[in-house]
Amino acid sequence: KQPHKKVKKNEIPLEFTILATHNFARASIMRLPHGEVQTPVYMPVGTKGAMKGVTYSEMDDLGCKLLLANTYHLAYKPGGDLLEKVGGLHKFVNWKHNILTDSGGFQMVSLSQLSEVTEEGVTFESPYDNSTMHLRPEDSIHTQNQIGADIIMALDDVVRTTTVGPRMQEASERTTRWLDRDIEAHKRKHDQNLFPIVQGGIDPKLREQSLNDLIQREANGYAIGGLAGGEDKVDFWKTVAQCTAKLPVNKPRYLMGVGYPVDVVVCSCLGVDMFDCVFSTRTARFGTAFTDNGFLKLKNKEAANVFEPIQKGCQCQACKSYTQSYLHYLIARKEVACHLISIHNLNYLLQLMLNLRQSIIDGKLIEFTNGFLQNWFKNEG
Ligand code: PRF
Ligand code: ZN
Repeated sequence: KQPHKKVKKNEIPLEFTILATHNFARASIMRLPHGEVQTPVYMPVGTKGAMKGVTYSEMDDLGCKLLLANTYHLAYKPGGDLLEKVGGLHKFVNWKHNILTDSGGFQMVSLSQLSEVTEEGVTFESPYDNSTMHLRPEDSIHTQNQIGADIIMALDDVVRTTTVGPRMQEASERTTRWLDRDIEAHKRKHDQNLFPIVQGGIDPKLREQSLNDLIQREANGYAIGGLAGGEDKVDFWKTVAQCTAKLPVNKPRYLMGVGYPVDVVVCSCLGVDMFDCVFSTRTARFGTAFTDNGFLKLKNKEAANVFEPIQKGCQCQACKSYTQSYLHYLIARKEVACHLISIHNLNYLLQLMLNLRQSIIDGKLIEFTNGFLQNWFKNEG
């Protein structure tokens, strides 16, 4: 039985109840329009309204309660109008739990060769055909209102993390100006939560300014953006810590694009509640599986002689039924192996978060983190 009591229904579509803390780390329940989410949480990414190699019903079986999708890709196909017509993305893909949509801001970096940013907004040339897409803050929010996710993201001006000088400052300040246009354009404040995104790169002064400006706007939750882009680990940790120290204690914090097992453990300790990353399924497609002792490359010929599962005790479909040897052999049959390893990696991260969360509740976060890190780096000598 959960020790929380039902909080009086207020007018916002998000309730965040902290059950236990350890220093900066928190174990919480986030109540959203499509049910409860236990945090810290890892959100699997189905960019185009589909997971690569995994169905939504399999995500449900893994216990996933909050998935990520991307406005840029969905706006291109099937388009906001169609999604609105069918009653939103939940209905379209038959997903009964929560969804978060990213705004499209990040594609300014990932599709930088094809995009142009001005104060008005961003214009993309399609990587698929010769169409162009104008994404102003108003357009991103309108499409996200049509998609109907439980959490929607502000359109931010994203530049590479390692950018320095006036362009970084411009991007950070423009993100705040765009946020005011996002808030103005947002038509579903009663059932969709708009999260602002803190920017400012790894410059403490710019981060501080961004934090101050965004916190003033009193959102239901906040994201930390502009990281995991090739910066030094120390700069990364310092910036995360600066943000979590300043963001309101009683609201969820989402660290965007971070999902390496070690990073989610360390950043949960720093007070982050939500993570997303394509890495778990992307790396699975290259034959790499997550284990307690680090990454396991199933393509390597050593795997041919291991007649044990990827991870002893793992309850996923791949580990319950197959040996590393068989998975190594299957990699030649790409789709099947990718599917099984993706399921394993997603299950691994979802379970890692649940175990970490339980350790916060049990007052054993230090033991958990020490044990996790010792095992993870065991083979690195
Ligand atoms: N902004 C948005 N999406 C993101 C990021 C960001 O800064 C990151 C961090 N690099 C990942 N995804 N809108
Ligand atoms: Zn497994």
